[in-house]
Amino acid sequence: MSNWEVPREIRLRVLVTVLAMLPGLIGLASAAAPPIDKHYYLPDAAASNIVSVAKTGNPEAEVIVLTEAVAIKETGPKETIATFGEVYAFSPTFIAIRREVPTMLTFWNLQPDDEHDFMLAAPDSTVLMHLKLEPLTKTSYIFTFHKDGIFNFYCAVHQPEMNGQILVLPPTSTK
Ligand SMILES: [Cu+2]
Repeated sequence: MSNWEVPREIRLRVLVTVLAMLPGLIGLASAAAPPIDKHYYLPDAAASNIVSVAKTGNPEAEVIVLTEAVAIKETGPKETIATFGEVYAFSPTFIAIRREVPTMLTFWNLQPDDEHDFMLAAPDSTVLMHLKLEPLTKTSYIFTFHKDGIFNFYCAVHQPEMNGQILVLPPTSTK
């Protein structure tokens, strides 16, 4: 083997890596949650170009998002839990927001003993922020989106079922 030849196992490894990246490279939409990070944070400087998130301000709209218990060990049905595990859902799962309109999202964690969280991803699946939603607590933030598109959100604790989408629309022409 000459010095210039790439060893076969390295060539194979590169091929496997490229194949693994293919779905992302060709832009296949994936509903699967991005990798879960148990560290909580608001959008950083780069992510704030896509969405700004603040505790205070003057929201023009408010949406309340509940954490709904669909099938839980306290109330069953126990056959459902045996098959699926405990099941939770956000309600609503679909929220339409206009770009540049400050909108308060208030999460009500209705469960006395279950932690949920809110992980927001950009249309390219980059995670923008991750909030903890404490049991029996309302958590409010004012969101101002600066880009249109579909933003998936996830509760990282309850995957794969506890998800939703925010559709960010262009501002109305009269605004
Ligand atoms: Cu959850």
